[in-house]
Amino acid sequence: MKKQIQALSLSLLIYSAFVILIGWKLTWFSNQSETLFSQYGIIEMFKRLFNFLIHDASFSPLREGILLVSFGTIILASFWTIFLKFRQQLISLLILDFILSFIILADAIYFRYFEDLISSAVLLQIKQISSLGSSVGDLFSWKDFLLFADVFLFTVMLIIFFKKLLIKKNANPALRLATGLLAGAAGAWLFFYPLHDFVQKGGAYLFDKTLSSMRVYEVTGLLGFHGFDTYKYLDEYVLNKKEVSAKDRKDAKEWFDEKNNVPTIQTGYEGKAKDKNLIMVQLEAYQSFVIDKKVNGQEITPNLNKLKKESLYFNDIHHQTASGRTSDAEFAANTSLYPLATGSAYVRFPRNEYDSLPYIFKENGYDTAAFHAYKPGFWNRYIVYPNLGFNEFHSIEDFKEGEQVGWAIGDESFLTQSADKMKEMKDPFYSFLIALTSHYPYTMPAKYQTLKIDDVGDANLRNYLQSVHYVDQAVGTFVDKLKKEGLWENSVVVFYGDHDTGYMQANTPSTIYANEAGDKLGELEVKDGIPLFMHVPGVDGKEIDKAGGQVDIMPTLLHLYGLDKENYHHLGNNLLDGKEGSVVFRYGSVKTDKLYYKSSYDLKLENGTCYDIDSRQSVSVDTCKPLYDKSVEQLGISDDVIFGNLVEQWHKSKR
Ligand code: GP9
Ligand code: MN
Repeated sequence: MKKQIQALSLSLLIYSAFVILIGWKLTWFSNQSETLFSQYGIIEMFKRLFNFLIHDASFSPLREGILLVSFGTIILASFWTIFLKFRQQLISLLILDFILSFIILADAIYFRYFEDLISSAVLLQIKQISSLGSSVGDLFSWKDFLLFADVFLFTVMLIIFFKKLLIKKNANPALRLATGLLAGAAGAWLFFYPLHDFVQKGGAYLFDKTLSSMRVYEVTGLLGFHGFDTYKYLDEYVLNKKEVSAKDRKDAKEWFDEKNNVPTIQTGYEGKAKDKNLIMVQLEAYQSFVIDKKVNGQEITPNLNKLKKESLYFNDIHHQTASGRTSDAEFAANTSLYPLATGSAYVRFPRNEYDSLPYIFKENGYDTAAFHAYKPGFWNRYIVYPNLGFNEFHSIEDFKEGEQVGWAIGDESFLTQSADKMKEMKDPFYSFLIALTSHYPYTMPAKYQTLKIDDVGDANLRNYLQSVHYVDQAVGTFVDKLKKEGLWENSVVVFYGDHDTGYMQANTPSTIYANEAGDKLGELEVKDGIPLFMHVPGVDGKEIDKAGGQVDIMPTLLHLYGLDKENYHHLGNNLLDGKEGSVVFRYGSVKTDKLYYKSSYDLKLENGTCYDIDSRQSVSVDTCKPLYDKSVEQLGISDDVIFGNLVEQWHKSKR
């Protein structure tokens, strides 16, 4: 018995050394990347961990729990080695040590350049990424290899002492099994307890949406992130891969062929923008109800109101985003496909090919660039953009430090700096800008709260109005700058909003939100409304009253550029064609110029509501059946295109 205990103790001692070593390597990564533990240092982390465990009032489940989670993952990755005989255990731990050290080092090196972790999306795009990066050699330091010092040392020791190792002194298998299982259970508890707490407190969204790899890392630790990422990948591409049947593929192809066969309508606008640059700006949470509105006698968006008079202004446009928020809006506007019902297409299918706007412009000799003064890993952008056809992506590091307003430098600085960068681009160019200041929760520094609206009762609304008012001013400065730099006259300039404020659902009582009609239908109409401006040099301003959405932006632009002759695979329509408009929302609702079909949560026709827009009354749902059928058909085709990466196949068969 004594021998058994001795043997088991030795095995556990070595095992503990392994856990501590890997734990140390993880803290090395966090110091290198200035994330997680580096914030407080490891001692403070342990103190906080102690507080976490006794549920101190100041406890923050994640920050402190991350230490537990990290050690939990090490144990979960290795507890099975305790089942093994001593020599096998040593070899297994050595191999594990090597693999985990390799992952940690690879992530550290990758992080130095991209400030992101290596995810399956990265590995799938590795060719593009490597062509973007500077030579990998510059990112290494000889000290990095110290990470493998223990692997080297133990390998040498193992070789020397292999024969002498206590072959006969293995604990018996049952004891090893029981101890190993106990360790595994402890690992699972350490891992799941803080995470469960996090999810319970509303954190589940992080795993559904995967905003960025770093966000997941902050709650799962490095090894946990790789586990989660592998699981996501297997789920998406292997276990629950949505097969697009040959029939669905054929149906989709036929649908596009039929759509493309309809001769393009002469509108008088075709080709009006030929050879001009395109500058398209997506404004954060910008809704149409603020356009041309006053509060306490002050215009909320004076600059956009002025621009409206000189532009094609589309007054019945709606966002079509789902949980991918900003990325969904970018996706719809640049691919003319619907975002996915769950998660972001940027994150779930980063390597897909589309008939995207930058891709088409590039084919037509344009230079292309995307601009967003935020972390490049957010929404997977730096992986997706090259794939969509953007030659260049200017993200946070490429902008001069400016005053921080909200999440990033204020839009005024962002837009002005972007205009400067455009001057360096080859003519003609397409530049796509994603503004960010008017992001939830919309709180602005006092000096930017320039509207006098203290008497507006609702604080959320006050913040929102101040924030969009600031962005309007930034737009004004941007337009002036474009004029000054000589870009205004030879560029089409587009502004549109990405999605709603998020407050609408809560029915914030306010005079601004209240629609003129004051009824349920009016509320629906306002809820998803976003503005869309297209300023085309030489084209008079006009207000176009036709229902549409973000998927229609690209077909309309292609028409203006005279590039709509090709058989592209787009779901949207030309907003200038004078035909009846319609917009399919990602959740299955549909609005046309005459009817509004509000879908139900179960997506059954009979449980939805059908409104007649003229009479503003709800009518029999059967009246809306064609709308409902359209939404089922179009969303289905769009999903097939994305899940099956069909455009890539169609491109291949054409080549
Ligand atoms: C950040 C931005 C966030 O890059 O896209 O906006 P959101 O998706 O939260 O609306
Ligand atoms: Mn957004």
